[in-house]
Amino acid sequence: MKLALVRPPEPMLSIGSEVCQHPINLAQLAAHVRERLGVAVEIWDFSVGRYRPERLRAELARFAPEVVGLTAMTPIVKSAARLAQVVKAADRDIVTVVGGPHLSAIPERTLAEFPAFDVGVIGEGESALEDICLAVQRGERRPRGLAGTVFREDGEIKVGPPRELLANLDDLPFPARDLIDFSLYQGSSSPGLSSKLRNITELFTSRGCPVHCFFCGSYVTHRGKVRFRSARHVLDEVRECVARYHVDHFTIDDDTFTYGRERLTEICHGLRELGVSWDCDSRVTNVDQELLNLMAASGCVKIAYGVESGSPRMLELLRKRISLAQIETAFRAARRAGVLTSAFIMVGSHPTETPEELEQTFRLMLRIKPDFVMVYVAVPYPGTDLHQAMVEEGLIESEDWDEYDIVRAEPVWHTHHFTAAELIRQQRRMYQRIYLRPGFVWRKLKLLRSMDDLRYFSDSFLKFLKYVFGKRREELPD
Ligand code: B12
Repeated sequence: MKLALVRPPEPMLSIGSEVCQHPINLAQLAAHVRERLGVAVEIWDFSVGRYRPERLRAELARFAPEVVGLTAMTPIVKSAARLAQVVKAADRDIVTVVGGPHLSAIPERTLAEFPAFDVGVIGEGESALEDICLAVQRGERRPRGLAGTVFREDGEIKVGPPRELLANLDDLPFPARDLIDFSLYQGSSSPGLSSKLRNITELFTSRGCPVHCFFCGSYVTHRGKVRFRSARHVLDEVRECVARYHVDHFTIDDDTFTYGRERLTEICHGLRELGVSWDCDSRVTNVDQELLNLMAASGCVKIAYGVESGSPRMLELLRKRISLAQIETAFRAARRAGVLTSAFIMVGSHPTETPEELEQTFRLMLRIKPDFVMVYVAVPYPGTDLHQAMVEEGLIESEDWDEYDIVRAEPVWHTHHFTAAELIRQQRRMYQRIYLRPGFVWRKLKLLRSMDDLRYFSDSFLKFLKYVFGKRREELPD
């Protein structure tokens, strides 16, 4: 049996966004079904390079898959549906499967909205995809009734029984990176870390997060349960990446990498022995000076903290379970350890956020002096409490999912204190006030070590200026 796993074109990347990562989710699914069933799998990542429907048609004609699986976050679900239509037009018998956070949040509605999807996989996908492939191998054209899936039967959309999360992540094979052409990923894995200067891949050492923040979509897939891989399993994957793919930098994308001191210490020692560099995300509550010193000595070059707001009232409403004092301590400790810091902050993360509270966020940035700041306009993704609150309060104007990529489009929602245009204006103003301060630019220049660094810095800075001052909307491919 043949399976093609597809990442649809991402409009965000088409306007030159910096961040461009390997499709590890698809590589993980691929490795699992390949190991369990011996299925022939390919990964087609249309988020890199220019997408045209002819590209998909040519791949379908060449590989002739029986199943095409598409991954979709909310802003690309319509893009995924357009691809599924192309698949169906080429051959109605191909089974189209959709998975990812959007489908997981609103399964029945997604199938109702997009008839080109035959089956949807809700939440963690490995074992459900395995069952779908088995059903297709048995000759079923439209797999029905499987646990953890949504499907059509007698003209109705139905949901199968719930599927248990995997009990032990160490049972999973390593992601099938042999199906990924590393040379296509020329953006940054995370801001400041260019794939042109390092050979980077992304690594997941755990799944889930115990903190259910008001705006976050992670809960939808992992249901607030945290599962860790053992340090030994993680380090074996790292060794494979170094030996087989010559990886020298890992972007650790876990929600909860810095949880569990013993496991983390063991991973750090292993990474240190291998002499690779890495970066990760963390909550400010899960680090201290001793740990950050160990992380730095083990090759950690950057840590990104979810800060979100400088207002204690907002932090409370967002259920972040962090304080301003903890934020300031975590940034200070990382700087002392010699690790670059990045702060994620938001505009409009709660419907009641006020202009004064945004000022508090700006003032916090001046105090903690991150090396990078990512300013997002909060998007009410389905399945989040933010979405539910905004629907209840009548703040959402449209649920056309193409409009849910605020990098590309102006919001189709507003808050009690900001119109849609004002949300964007506040985001750009925040970026301008943080990044265009002479002190900030000077600190960045001091970090440059080589001509390559300088080239990377100038390139990113130009893209940043284009983003902050340029036009926003770019048309989607067909
Ligand atoms: C790494 C990451 C990225 C990477 C890309 C990763 C990728 N997979 O392509 C980058 C940095 C590029 C990225 C970009 C964005 N991201 Co992101 N990202 C993540 C993160 C941290 C981890 C995702 C991941 O790879 N996990 C590991 C894999 C193994 O798990 P998984 O992706 O959940 O996949 C499993 C299941 O979902 C399912 N599955 C997924 N796809 C498929 C397909 C098939 C066929 C099947 C059967 C199953 C299946 O099976 C997988 C294995 O069990 C999550 C947070 C989280 N913890 O989930 C956010 C998250 C997925 N991102 C999110 C968002 C919002 C974005 C952006 C829109 C942010 C922005 N404003 O720029 C962009 C989207 C770009 C775009 N235009 O679509 C939201 C999604 C919410 C939503 N409803 O869409 C999340 C949940 C973060 C959050 N806190 O809310 N992201």
